[in-house]
Amino acid sequence: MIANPLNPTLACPYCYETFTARQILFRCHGRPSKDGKTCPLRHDERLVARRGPDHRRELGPIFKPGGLTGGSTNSANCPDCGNTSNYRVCPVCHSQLPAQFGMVGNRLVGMAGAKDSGKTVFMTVLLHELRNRVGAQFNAALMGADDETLRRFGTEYEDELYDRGHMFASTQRAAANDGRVDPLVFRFTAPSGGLRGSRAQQSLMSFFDTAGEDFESLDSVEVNTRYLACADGILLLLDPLQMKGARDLAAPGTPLPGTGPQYQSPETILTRVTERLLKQNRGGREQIGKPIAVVFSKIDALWHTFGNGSPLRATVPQDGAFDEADSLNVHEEIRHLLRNWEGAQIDMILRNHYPRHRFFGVSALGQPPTADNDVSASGIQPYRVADPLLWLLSEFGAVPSKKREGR
Ligand SMILES: Nc1nc2c(ncn2[C@@H]2O[C@H](COP(=O)(O)OP(=O)(O)O)[C@@H](O)[C@H]2O)c(=O)[nH]1
Ligand SMILES: [Mg+2]
Ligand SMILES: [Zn+2]
Ligand SMILES: [Zn+2]
Repeated sequence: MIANPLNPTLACPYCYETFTARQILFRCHGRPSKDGKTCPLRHDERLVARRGPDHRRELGPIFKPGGLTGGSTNSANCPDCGNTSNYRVCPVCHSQLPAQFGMVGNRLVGMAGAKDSGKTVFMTVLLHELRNRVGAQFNAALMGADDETLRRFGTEYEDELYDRGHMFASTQRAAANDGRVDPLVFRFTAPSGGLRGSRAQQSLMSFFDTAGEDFESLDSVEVNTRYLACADGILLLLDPLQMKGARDLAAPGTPLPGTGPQYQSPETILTRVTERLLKQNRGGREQIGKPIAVVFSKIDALWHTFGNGSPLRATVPQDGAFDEADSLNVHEEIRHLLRNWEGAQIDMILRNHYPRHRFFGVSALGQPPTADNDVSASGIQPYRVADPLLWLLSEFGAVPSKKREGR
């Protein structure tokens, strides 16, 4: 995405529009200044139009920083009241930008998948794991990049799944904010390893949970396309239970995803995503350079069909580095399974268009939900849920990777 190293293109983690550091705007805090001037607070109509009625709040006015440096500074003086502000905002949607945005390695991770493929459950369990067990293992910290993300992740996601044991209704939250779902933006800080050990690397991760209608309404196709186009890495969630060959093998009693035109097959989703990404390519290139983690969800429903030696039943190595050899074993196993699941076409598309693709098999819950679609009585026991993100982060150089022996 970086066109000119002196003037790199940045992507807003909230609206996914792109701009340069010089275009970053500031917002006045709206507090009285030394000489008694106060900027009036009002609704920011641009913010509301872009991000929905939840954002109708009293805020200080937006201004362009003076001087030659433009937005590449941390603070600027309001031209009306003279107060200094360090409140930087996106020039397109007027969202407050995370601290150090544009100054540290920001990596936008895009997530896509069909309705009911398990995106919301996966994202919730993944972030929970990163904040707890996996974070400790990598000596890493995961923080919300803004207060709103922390509040929403707690009340709308974590409490629902972990405390109440409920799955997510696919449209409920979208309706509350005029059909819009705000992305959750996190900052992941980990020592990058390397020769001297522990230089901390920051990655800004934006998760856009697409409430199901992803590839249906025009509006969401537009935002999805923009989102995928500016992502540095893609998590594509595919549900094996939406593939004919695997659905028939599911453990008895597993709640199965619906069928019908609104439930697209994994192959269709991959085709759509690929078409969108290819459209961004200049000169009709057929290769997509960004890494794509192709994640098969709900593996628990198929465990009984895997052999004893399968890497998808193995205990996951936990030694503070991304284990490349283990990951490649899983990759090969899935490629092999795809033939039985009637998904050989998926492998073909990836080989033709994505030089950096990797297969993953995960179970966010660790077992199928109950017949009423609640978390089972033994709780949430995730399996390999962090592997795909750790692979992407290792591709970015943000977490250390342990290469295959002898390489
Ligand atoms: N067996 C199994 N089912 C899951 C798992 N995660 C999600 N599901 C099922 O898939 C349904 C849809 O999940 P959700 O995350 O809401 O899908 P989304 O529409 O892609 O966001 C859930 O209600 C569960 O029935 C899992 O790890 N294992
Ligand atoms: Mg969802
Ligand atoms: Zn002011
Ligand atoms: Zn924005």
